[in-house]
Amino acid sequence: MENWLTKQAKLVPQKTALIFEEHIWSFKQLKNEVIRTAGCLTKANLQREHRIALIPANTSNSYFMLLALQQLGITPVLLNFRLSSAELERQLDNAHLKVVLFDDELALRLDGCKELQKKWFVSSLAEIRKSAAAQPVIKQEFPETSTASIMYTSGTTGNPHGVIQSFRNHFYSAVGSAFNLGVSPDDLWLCAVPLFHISGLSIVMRSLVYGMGVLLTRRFEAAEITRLLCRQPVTLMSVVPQMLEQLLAVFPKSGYQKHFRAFLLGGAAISKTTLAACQEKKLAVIQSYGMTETCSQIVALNFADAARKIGSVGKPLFPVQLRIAGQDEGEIQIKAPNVVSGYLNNKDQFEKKLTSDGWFRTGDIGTLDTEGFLFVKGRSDEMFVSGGENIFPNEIEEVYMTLPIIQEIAVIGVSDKKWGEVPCAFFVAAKELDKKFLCSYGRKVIAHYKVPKYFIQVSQLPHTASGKIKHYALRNYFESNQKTSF
Ligand code: S0N
Ligand code: MG
Ligand code: MG
Repeated sequence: MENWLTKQAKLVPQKTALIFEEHIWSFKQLKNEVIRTAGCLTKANLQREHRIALIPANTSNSYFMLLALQQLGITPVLLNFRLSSAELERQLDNAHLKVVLFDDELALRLDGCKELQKKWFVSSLAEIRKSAAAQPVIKQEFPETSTASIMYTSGTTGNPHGVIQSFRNHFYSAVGSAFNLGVSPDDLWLCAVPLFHISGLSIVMRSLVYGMGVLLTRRFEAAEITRLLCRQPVTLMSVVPQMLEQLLAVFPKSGYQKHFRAFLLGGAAISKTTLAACQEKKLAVIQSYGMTETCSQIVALNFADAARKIGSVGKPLFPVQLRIAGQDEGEIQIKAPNVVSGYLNNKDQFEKKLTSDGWFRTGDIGTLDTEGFLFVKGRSDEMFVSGGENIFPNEIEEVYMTLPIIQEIAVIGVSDKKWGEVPCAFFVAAKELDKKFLCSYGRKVIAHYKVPKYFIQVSQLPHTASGKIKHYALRNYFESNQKTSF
């Protein structure tokens, strides 16, 4: 296919492509800005890199850089700024790359990437963009199978998985979304979800495929987002449940402006109370189900069925085939052109995700009702979601097991009013341990959202006859306020 950005700059040059704070770029202006950025990368002699790591913030500069890398045929490896240096290092090591670019916005938060500077060439975006631009060599085409982006997910093994997303994957993801939600020429998609997650990146890719405007916000702050939803002609916004709940808490009596069509909700299940509150306010919510490996939603509930199919995430989108392994309830498996074809430098792990007949194993457990609506029931592993971030307990357990004083530890997700679920650690140690110590230790080595909110010291953990931890017993123990025994 022809280069998506230069194509839209020809098709709809004057149409709004991006709004960020006080600035508006048409597709023609966006192309110019992106090509200038590609010229700066060329001037900095980075144009021959295969892949470059980008730690983006939700700013126009990160947006330009992300697209500029694609223009040069360099794969952006998008990294989550909430991770610790140690976690980022493991991903960078896995990706075998030399260059790390970070948004200046994040300098303080990442402490100038000082740790990363020891091993990688690290630069802020302003540093790159301030040099005079050389003439860049722009890709004329975006070949379907070439890699458009890489983003990391964790897994049950604790090794980071670099998910290789091709242009074809993004294209079919955009097509599936369009056939479900429709594309209006006036669509303006509000992006407050991070550009380093597929929730955010998929909005950018849809914008290029549809010729659609994106309103990018620096952060998610409910009052500020509400102001935008009241004043700007936003039609769609992607949210995780935690965001929607905060928006409902400050929902204005007069509602949003008239162009608003719907929230696309993903990342985790919505509660019945939240859904009921949306219905009462006549707010359309498209519940969806998707993941990094499917380049965003693969199943979505349309407007018409929302009320009668409460609890369902909908039907598989047009490009998607879905099946349930086993009789009634079992693993959700997917076959679709938007399912990625591998993990970077980790062939074995990806092969484990495929069935012998080539279907992708999501690790989620679900059922289909007689009309074909999907209900997600849980996980085949212990993964859970906190504020839209996937958490793999074993990652946290491994970190604490490096402390010699900890003899055994098990982490589970427990419900939390603000974040949906948060980590709770049960541990056995030789002597009584201070919770503050455990907390501050965790905050140095893992993302803060992964640090357990509760540490419960016990004399032993409950095991099955085969030696596995009885997670349900831990859950019961927590839910009964530690009044039951294991
Ligand atoms: C909810 C968000 C915005 C909260 O971030 P905020 O308020 O900016 O936090 P900070 O200021 O950075 O930190 C304040 C304190 O809060 C802690 N914290 C931050 N985030 C979390 C969290 N998630 N859980 C627990 N704690 C958190 C910080 O650690 C800090 O505490 P201290 O001071 O102690 O350090 C933010 O978390 C956010 O943006 N969440 C959403 C992420 C997201 O987009 N997830 C979706 C990922 N999934 C997918 O992309 C696949 C599905 C999909 O594609 C999709 C998903 C949604 C919608 C549409 C789609 C689609 O299909 O298109
Ligand atoms: Mg904040
Ligand atoms: Mg943090």
